[in-house]
Amino acid sequence: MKKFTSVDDIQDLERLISLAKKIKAAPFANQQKGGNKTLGLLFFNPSLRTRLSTQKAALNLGMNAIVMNLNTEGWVLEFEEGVVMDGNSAEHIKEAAQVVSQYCDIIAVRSFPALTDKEKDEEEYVINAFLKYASVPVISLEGSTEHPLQAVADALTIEEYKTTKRPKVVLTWAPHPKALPHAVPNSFVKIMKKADVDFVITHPEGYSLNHHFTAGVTITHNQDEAFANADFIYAKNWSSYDDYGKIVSKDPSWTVTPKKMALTNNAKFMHCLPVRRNMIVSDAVLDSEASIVIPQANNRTFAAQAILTKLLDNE
Ligand code: SN0
Repeated sequence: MKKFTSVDDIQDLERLISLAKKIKAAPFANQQKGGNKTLGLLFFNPSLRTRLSTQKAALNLGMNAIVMNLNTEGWVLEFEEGVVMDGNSAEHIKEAAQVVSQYCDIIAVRSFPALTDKEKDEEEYVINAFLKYASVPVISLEGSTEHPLQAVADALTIEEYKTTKRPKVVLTWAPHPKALPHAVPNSFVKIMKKADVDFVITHPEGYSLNHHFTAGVTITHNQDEAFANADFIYAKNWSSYDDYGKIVSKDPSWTVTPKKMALTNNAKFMHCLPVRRNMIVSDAVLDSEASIVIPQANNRTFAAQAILTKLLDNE
């Protein structure tokens, strides 16, 4: 593996998940692999799980990890080519990415979309600029359109908790006060299409995801119908894609409640976190036995460690 910025970079999901399971069973077994290597974690946006779990994954491999909040601590970066830099931007990504490549053996970047210009967000210009100018492998820690490390942790969690060979997995939209990106649902959709699951997406009218990613997936606007016989309920909010970045509904009837969970086949509840209690999911579900959000978050370390292993092995 030479980069990991999309679920599309996964050649063989089954093999990746077994590697992650092996790593989870013996996290310190390859402490030499990352010896004298440095991972640079660059954040343009906030993070709790991604930052700590990826840093921990590096440490488990004997790698050093250096972290920088570029939005608050770095020079304002310019991404446009050929511009006269007489404004706010002090440094061009061309130099910045090459310079970071002198200090780091792998660069990981988080950059959320602005959600105002669909075309610009879909260009993934921040991640792609690092891919273009860095001379070392690049990992996405959530870009404008994908959150691939989260998706690997999600697939690992489903693999661990499934009780049937081909579980029914439901991705449900749920209400949220803010306009959120599509990266988490997009990557989840992509990885579920690679997994051996019965996958259904449910969302209110106006919340279709990018059709390019959801092609071939069963989609229903009837949440109750989707929940019937489900083994996993994966809740997530996203803003409208068609009416780009807008909130077109906050319908509280879409909150995942015990009544909704009762429609399922004793399903496990998943969410990438951070989660808005009693908006996305009620306390009674999040605090119940059905919720596996904490083990799901724990799996972020082993997902990241599996990806770092593949990049270090250049395999
Ligand atoms: C991000 C998102 O993509 O939805 C990160 C999830 C891993 N979530 C948020 O920005 C939530 C912010 C909030 O105010 O609840």
